[in-house]
Amino acid sequence: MAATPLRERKAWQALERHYAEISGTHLRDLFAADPQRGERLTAEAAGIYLDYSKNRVTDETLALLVELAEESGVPQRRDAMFRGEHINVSENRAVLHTALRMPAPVPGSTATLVVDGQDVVADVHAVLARMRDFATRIRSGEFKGFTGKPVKNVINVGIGGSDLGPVMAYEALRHYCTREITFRFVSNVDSTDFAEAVRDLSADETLFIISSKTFGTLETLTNATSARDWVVSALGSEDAVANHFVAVSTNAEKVAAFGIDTANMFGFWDWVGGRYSMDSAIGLSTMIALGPDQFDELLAGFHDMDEHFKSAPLSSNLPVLLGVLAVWYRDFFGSQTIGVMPYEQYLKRFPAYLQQLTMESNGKHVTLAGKHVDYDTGAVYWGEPGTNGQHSFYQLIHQGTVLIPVDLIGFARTLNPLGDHHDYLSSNVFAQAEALAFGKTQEQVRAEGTPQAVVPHRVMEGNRPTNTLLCDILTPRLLGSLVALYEHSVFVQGIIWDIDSFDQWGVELGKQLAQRIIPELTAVDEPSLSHDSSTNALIRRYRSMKTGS
Ligand code: G6Q
Repeated sequence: MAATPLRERKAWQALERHYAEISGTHLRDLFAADPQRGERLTAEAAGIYLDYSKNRVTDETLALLVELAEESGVPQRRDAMFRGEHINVSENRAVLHTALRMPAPVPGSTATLVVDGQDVVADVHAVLARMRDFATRIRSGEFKGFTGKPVKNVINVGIGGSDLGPVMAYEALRHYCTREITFRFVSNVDSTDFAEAVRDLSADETLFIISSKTFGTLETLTNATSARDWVVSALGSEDAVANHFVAVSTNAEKVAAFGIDTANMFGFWDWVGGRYSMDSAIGLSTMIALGPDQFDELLAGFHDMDEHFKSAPLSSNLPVLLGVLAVWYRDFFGSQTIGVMPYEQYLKRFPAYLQQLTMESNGKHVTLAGKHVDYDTGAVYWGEPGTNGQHSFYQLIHQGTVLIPVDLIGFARTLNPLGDHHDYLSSNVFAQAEALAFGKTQEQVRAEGTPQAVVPHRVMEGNRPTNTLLCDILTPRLLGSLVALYEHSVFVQGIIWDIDSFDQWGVELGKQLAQRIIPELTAVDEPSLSHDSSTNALIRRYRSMKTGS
């Protein structure tokens, strides 16, 4: 735990002085002063080439940011996480998503990880073996539904961390997924989500994976109950549940209480946070879609980045670099948001996935010791695939009045080569980064023959920072590395801010609040209400609108 409050750390204070000196420096000048900058300020690991030269930093800034990471205890806290210490203090839990992708110990080796008396690597691989067996039987058609038909549709029912990872991975890796099985994902308690997911499917060919760490989440249990009713009514027997439902959870009791045989349950552990769980059994739908071998590749990619994070010097450590730069913009430039724009259509859900990862992790207002922070923490993360975003919101990034650092993710090759499409796509990655950094001066605009009155409108100030992440081609392994990169970058930011990146009390509150209002909406007789006057009036209005009274 960092002993010194953030504002009192030496590196922080040096950064404050340094910021005052360089905040006005333009990227044009930084590049002009150092012709090697674009090659120097780069780092590479696990198939990801990071160009961070178009950031508003000098060598001194970078040295101070690395010092800040050191002084904040990044190496120690990182190592404590990998060892399985209870670094999630408010829940008194280990944080061990990295154990989910540790390779199986080779025969004869003693390399393993024992946490709280439990050999977690052995546990992880025991579950993976059951997942592999199950996924193989579904994919081959050996597993049969209640009427003897193989599974043609898989529906993952889960929400938040039990949904966003599986959806993102399925969309991202669709190229590698079997086309013999339809995959759908139901998360919202809005009945439309469930109704649309099953409307064209036959129950006797459909498998539901009920994914819930706690098995107590209203949305998931409501959808699971509707799914069970749908199957039982279509197939005419309660016995059909055994052939059409499996559960992924840490809570065997609740799974059994719901009516799913725990023999059909795939477990994980309290040391896997929901938003860090796509590579646990929560990835069962991913494994069925990809096949076990490609799922192993995904895990290997996560592990590649874990090893890099663990061993690379801080100054060339990708998660550390992304993490300290995020802190630099958030706390010194006051940037409230960070954009992540993948120039890869398959990654269309990646920004949504990152939103949960980053904002649930670092949306915190107290330190580990429970003191209110006197600095800003987690930025809003958002994004859309390029080039679509360029025709909508990039305008504000180029010429608006707020500074929005952007990560641009590009690929050298596409999975679907077609004419010149890919070079056109990639030219936009480089062109956007260039335009954001260097802009367009008055002189340049005038030289284009622009009428004087229009010149100010066409000037681009530039000095808008970007990271460019350039990868070869999207593979399961690369996706694993990319996700792990952001996971660890979030952790680095959290360490510097001295917050608990692994709890989510705001989410828990939401789960409780709705429970109180449900009976007030469903009661036949007018309930007596004791909320504030606005909530009371809304509930009354809703009740009368829904009955038309
Ligand atoms: C993730 C959060 C949250 C959680 C969902 C679903 O880190 O805790 O998004 O994943 O609320 O919870 P269950 O998996 O327990 O249903």
